[in-house]
Amino acid sequence: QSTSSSSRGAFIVFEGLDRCGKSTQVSRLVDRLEREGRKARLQKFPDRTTAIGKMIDAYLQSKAEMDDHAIHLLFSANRWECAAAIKRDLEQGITVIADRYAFSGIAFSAAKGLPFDFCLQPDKSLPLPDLTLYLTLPQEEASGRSQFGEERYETVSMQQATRKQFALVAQEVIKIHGEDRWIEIDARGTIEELEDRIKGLIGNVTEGVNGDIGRLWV
Ligand code: NYM
Ligand code: MG
Repeated sequence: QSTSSSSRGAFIVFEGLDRCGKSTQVSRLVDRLEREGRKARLQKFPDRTTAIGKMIDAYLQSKAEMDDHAIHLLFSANRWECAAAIKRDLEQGITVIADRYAFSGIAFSAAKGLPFDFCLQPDKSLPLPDLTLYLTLPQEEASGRSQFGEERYETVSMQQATRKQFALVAQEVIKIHGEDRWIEIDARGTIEELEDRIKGLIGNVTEGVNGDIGRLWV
C-alpha cells in the first residue's frame, strides 16, 4: 500500500524501563519498514552523539556528577535540539521511531524525587508522538538480563520507583491526549513473539497519518 500524498510520517515512540527489550524491537521495526520499502528513521534518546548528549552520557556512566534538575533539563534540551529534524522528517513522509522520549524524562527524574510538574514543563510543546508503545517486563526478568546494573539508575529500587512514575505518565498522556496514543505491551517472551505482538498493535499507522503534528502536553 502506498502512502497518500496528503499524509505525513508517523511519530512512534517506544518507552519502558531499562533492559525491557526496547532497543532491539525499535531497530527490528525500522529494519522491517525499510525492507517493506517505507522511509523510516530511528531516533534514540538520549542522543549521545551531540555535545549535550556527551554530557548526559558521562553522567549515566557515572563519569560526571550533576544536580538532578540540571541533568533533567539537559535530557530535555537533547530532545529540543532534535525536534526540528523530527518535524522535518515527518513532514517529508518519513516514519520516525524513537527509542525513549519525554516520558522517560519525567519518569526517571520524578523517581529521584523531583516534582512531577517540574519534570513535565521543559518538554511542553515538543512534537507529540502519534503513538507510544510502553513495554512492560517483570523486574526479575529485566534485572537478570546481561548488562543490567551497568549504568546509573539500573538498580532494582530505582527501576521500581520509575515504574510507578510511568503509570502516572500514562494517566497524564491519556488525560491530555486521549487513550489512543498510549499502548501498554507485555514484553515477555522471545524477541520474535514480542515483534509479532508489536506489529499487530501498531497496525497501519506506519502507512502515514493525516493531520498536523501535535504538541506535547498542549
Ligand atoms: N533517561 C532517558 C532519563 O533519565 N531521562 C530521559 O529524558 C531519557 C531519554 O537514561 N536509564 C534515562 C533512562 C535510561 C538512561 O537510556 C539511558 P538508554 O535507552 O539506556 O540509552
Ligand atoms: Mg540503558
